[in-house]
Amino acid sequence: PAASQDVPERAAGFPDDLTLLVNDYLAQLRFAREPGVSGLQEAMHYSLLAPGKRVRPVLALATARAIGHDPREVLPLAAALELIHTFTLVHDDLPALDDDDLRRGQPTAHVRFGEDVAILAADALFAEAFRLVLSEQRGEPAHVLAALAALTDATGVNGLAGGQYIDVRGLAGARSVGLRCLHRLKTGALMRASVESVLLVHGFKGVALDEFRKFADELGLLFQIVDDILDVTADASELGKDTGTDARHGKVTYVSRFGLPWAQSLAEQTHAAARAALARAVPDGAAELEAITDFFLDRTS
Ligand code: GRG
Repeated sequence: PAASQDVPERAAGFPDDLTLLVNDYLAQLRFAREPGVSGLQEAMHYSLLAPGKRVRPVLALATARAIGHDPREVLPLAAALELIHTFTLVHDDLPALDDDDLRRGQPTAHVRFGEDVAILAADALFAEAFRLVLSEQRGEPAHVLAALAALTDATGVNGLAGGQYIDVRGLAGARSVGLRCLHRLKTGALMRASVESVLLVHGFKGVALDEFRKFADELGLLFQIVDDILDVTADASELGKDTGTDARHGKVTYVSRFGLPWAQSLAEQTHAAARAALARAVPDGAAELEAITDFFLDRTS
């Protein structure tokens, strides 16, 4: 690894007040207007309301606070990020992809409801995410559309879908593609959108966005490296996550490629780089974003 940077002091824990705001908002969402589709709504709620960490929506709310806004103003946008994330988890677990039985400490959606309903529930969550932003997110219409464009870009061929393609085709091991590209698309894009969309909805443009983008990109990378480390160091049942680790699926990870000590060192360096970019983005400090960055390094699940 390259020369290490100074590691800043750890901030206080993950912002639980923001997690509560997200969970309360998600819990009151109702999607079905017809009794005939209440079973589909049940499947949507099953995956959405299972105990995830909510890192993407909390990152969005913390970004709002960092720029001096009430986080509650961007709850529809934050919730949309979690709906999209949940959609990808349901698809990722399907037999055609990772074929996992356990997610967020409970049977995966296709195990509980069957593949057909799981696919439909995920598709409906994806669509409802965009409906939520379009119908509930307040802001200047041009700013809301810019935020929506960022969200959409993060899910397409240059984001989640593209990242998953690289994954299923085993292209991360190819010199011309690489592990970094896989994770920039599969994990990083939605992390970046969690920060960027909030800035866009509040009318940020150009250079004002750049340091935040650098921060978000380092954060996405940090999240993934630590995910790869936890894949081999943590007990899956303890994690409450899918039992099918990337290592078991034979995928290339930071640990399988470079070894555990190197991955741990890279995580420390990426954490320092994220904190440095954040300090440039918000010179007066941003307690919640600092705490999230520290949590990304120190998390055990
Ligand atoms: C977007 C059109 C479109 C298709 C989806 C299936 C798919 C393509 C992409 C999958 C992307 C994927 C599963 C990425 C994994 C990212 C990741 C690190 C998941 C775990 O996130 P956590 O730890 O989980 O935040 P919790 O359960 O805490 O929310």
